[in-house]
This record gives sequence, structure tokens and C-alpha cells, in this order.
Amino acid sequence: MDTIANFINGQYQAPQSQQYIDNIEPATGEIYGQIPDSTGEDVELAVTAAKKALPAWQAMPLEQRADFLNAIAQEIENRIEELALAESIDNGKPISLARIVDIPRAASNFKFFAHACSQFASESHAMAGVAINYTLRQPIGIVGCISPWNLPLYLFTWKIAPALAAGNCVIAKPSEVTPKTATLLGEICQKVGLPAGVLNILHGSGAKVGQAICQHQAIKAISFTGGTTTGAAIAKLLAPSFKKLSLELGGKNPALIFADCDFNNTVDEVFRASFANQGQICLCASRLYIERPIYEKFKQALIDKANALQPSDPLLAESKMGALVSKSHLDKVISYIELAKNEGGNVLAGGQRVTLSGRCQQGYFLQPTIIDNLPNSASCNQEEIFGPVITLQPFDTDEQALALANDSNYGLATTIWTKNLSRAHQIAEQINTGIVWVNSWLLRDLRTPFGGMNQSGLGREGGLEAMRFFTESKNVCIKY
Ligand code: TXE
Repeated sequence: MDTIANFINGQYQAPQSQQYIDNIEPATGEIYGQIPDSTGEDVELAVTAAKKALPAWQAMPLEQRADFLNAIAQEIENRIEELALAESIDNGKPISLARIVDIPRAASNFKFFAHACSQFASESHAMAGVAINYTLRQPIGIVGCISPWNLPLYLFTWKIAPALAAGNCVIAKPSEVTPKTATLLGEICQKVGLPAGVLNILHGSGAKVGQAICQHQAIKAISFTGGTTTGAAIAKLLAPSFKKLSLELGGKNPALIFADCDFNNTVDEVFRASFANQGQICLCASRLYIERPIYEKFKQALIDKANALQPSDPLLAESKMGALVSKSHLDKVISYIELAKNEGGNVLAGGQRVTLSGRCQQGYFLQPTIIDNLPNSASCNQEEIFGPVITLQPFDTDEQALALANDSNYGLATTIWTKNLSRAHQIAEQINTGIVWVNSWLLRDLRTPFGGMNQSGLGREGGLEAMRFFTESKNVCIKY
């Protein structure tokens, strides 16, 4: 049994409660580990450690802080195989995906913000002949980072790296569903000699230790990625405390596929956007709007690819589709497929749980599923399913495509597939999402603002947006 511990003040320690939560391997459905069921008492220990570390960390020359972040990045790269295996076991994603996407991106997050901290300039404003104003952008102090299970180390480090680069001390909590690589990050911090208390990693449930982190009065900002419902609960809880809050929430992302698109490439890329990570990425395309002249041909091409993509043991090198992250999540996704049928939808491909042989017999596997014949108002077109389920609808005009895409409470990411760039610019301007990709998906420049609007979140991550979130700005005005 793989029992993990909290990482507080540079050391691993058991939860004060001595209580643990089972950790289940999605590919087998079996308990393979235990994680601390931490409480506010563990948060208190972490806050004490962070308070002790903060003065030296804040005062550290930028180059030294950057050296620590670069050393962490290097150690992540040194341990890529171990981390990719841990991620695949914990999340159920194909090990090739963890090795190619998740773990390298975790290293990139630290490298990027190691550089950003020396580029993070601020402004001055001269009142000619009267005064000079200058803006200080100072570390907030102790901040909380809470992350989800879909891209565990990738999103965990996407918050921690800028928070540390900006001179804060961090109390971070990964999802209780995928705690393993976060635990290994503690070892990496020890290896590079990150000062004790600068980064503290707590494990446990959202309702207990997650909420305790949010509520602690010494923790001055919360950066959260997860479900919209949870984000709303956190925002409600924190409103009276006026803590800084960054919320990266759910999405229900449209893909607008025009008849003039590069057909074969678009089929491949839209399929990847739909089913990568078993459809468990907030940026995945899930509502596909296809211009009518190519609707039938594009639909058939997607069906053929879906029928050819069968889930397999994620630890196999050749696996292209793994398990969904938990039994409850598998049941949630399947319930949407049943709902779609009840709403008149046609399941064109997939729709069934898959029972593999051998070690994965009890695993949480689901076929890539394609559904059409649903109105835009249907639940499967309005609610985040967060699994390998997409819907198709035809459209006839650009205006109709835009109206269908914007008919959503979410607003995270759009993909537009057309050779007509004038059309692409016009739609990009009018679409209500924080991110727009044209003839691409998940092409990422870490300098860009990252996040969504409406039910998809509050604020932006990435680049200097993240550095500004993790600092307080102060204007100093000096009269001549
Ligand atoms: O998210 P949760 P889950 C969506 C997706 C998924 C749904 C729920 O639709 O089905 O969210 O997924 C912690 N105070 N996304 O269960 O519950 C929790 O422990 C403080 C989209 O993963 O929001 C975990 O660490 N913390 C998303 C983290 O919040 C709390 C990616 C996320 O858990 C808490 C994942 C509380 N009251 C799911 N309750 C994206 N945008 O990428 C929970 N947590």
C-alpha cells in the first residue's frame, strides 16, 4: 500500500488526524494507496512554516529565486519516467500522454516563471515638474493553490511556479483523486534545497482541508482550478474576506468547422481536441458545429476514427485512450449519454463502458462517444460532461454558427476551422470565450492570458497576468 504524507516545512509528516483516504487506480478500480485526510490542524502547521520562511524568501535576490525554480524544472526532467508512470497510474491517462504533455509542461511552468520573475517590471508616472509616481508590485505573502485531477502535476505547477516566482510562500493542495506526483514534487524541492516552508503540500478532501486553506486568515489569495460549482462555493465563502481569488473553472467548448477547412487535418485535430485525456481537459472541444455541405462527410470521418480508438491499459506504450479518473466520474459521464438518448439524440459511435481483460478488468473505461440530433438547448449541449462525449450539429451561415456557439453559460475556449481568415478574425472578435484557436488546438504560449468568462471562471493565469495576480500593486507618489 502506497501511503503518502503531507509535505510541511520541508519534511514529510502524517496528518494530525492520523486519518487517511483510499487512493484508487482508475485502470484497475483497485485501492493502491492512501492519502492524508488532512484538516485545519495541518493547515495551521503549514501556515506556521510558511510564516517562518516568508521574510527570507521575499528578500531573496530574483536570480537566486529563479535558480531554485530552474533547479526544480531540471529535476522534474531528470525524473520524467518516474513522474509519467505515477501520473498515468494515478489519473488513468495513457503513459505516453503523461510523458509527452503533462510532465514536460510541469517543467516548462517552472522554467517560464523562473524567467518571468526577472522580467516582471513595473511602471512609473511622472507629473511633470510636480511629482513622480512609481508602482511597487510586492509579494502578497502566503497564498493557497488548489488544483484538480485532470492534469495533476501540469496544473498544480501552473499555479505554484508563478506564486513562488513572485516571492510568495505557498500552501498547495492537489486533488485527493490524483495526489501522487504532487507528493513527488516535495522530494524534488528537498533535492534542490528549496528553503523549508516555502512550498507546503497538503493532501485531503476539498470539503475539509481545501476549505480550511481557503478560510485561513493568513492565506491572502487563493488560486483555484476545478468545477464551476466548487468555484462558486469558494467565491461565496471568501467574499467577506476580500481575498484575491483566481478561478479557472469548467467549459463547454464549441468547435466551428467550416466547409472550406483543411478537411483531413481538421478531422484529425478536432478528434484530438475532443478526446485527448479521455475528454477530461477543460479546453476540450465538446460541441462541434459543422457547416452543412460537409456535415455528413465530416461526421462519418469522426465516426470512423472513434470506432478505431478503443480504450486500453494506460500503462501500455501504445495506449491512446486510458481510463476515466474515477467510478463516480464514469457514472456521471454515462448518465449524460443516457440523458442524450432520452432527449432524442442519436449515438453515432461509442456510448458503452468497456471491460478489458487482465489487470484492467474492473477499470473505468468508456468508448469515445459521438451524438447528434440534439437541439442546442439539450443538457448535453449546455452542461459540462468532462468525458469522451461530443455532440454534432450542422449550421448554414456564419451568423448561425456564432449564435449557436455563444448560446452557452460557459466561455472558456473556441476552435475555428476555416481558410477564410477574415471570417476567423470576425468570429474571434464576437465569440464569448477567453481563448480562441484558429486551425489549431492547445497550441500554447505561456505568456498569453489564460482563462474564461461567465461560468468558466474569474481572472486569467499565464505570463504577467499570473505575476500580477500573485502580487499587490502599490503606488508611491513623491512630490519634488
Ligand atoms: O472538481 P472539484 P472535480 C470540472 C468537471 C468535473 C467537475 C468536478 O466538470 O466533473 O469539475 O471535478 C478541491 N473548498 N472540472 O471533482 O470538486 C478538490 O479537493 C476548497 C473542470 O475534480 O472542483 C480538488 O483539489 N477546495 C476543471 C479541487 O478543488 C475544494 C478540471 C477540484 O475539485 C472544495 C477538473 C472546497 N469547498 C474538473 N471542494 C478544469 N477547469 O480544468 C473541492 N475542492
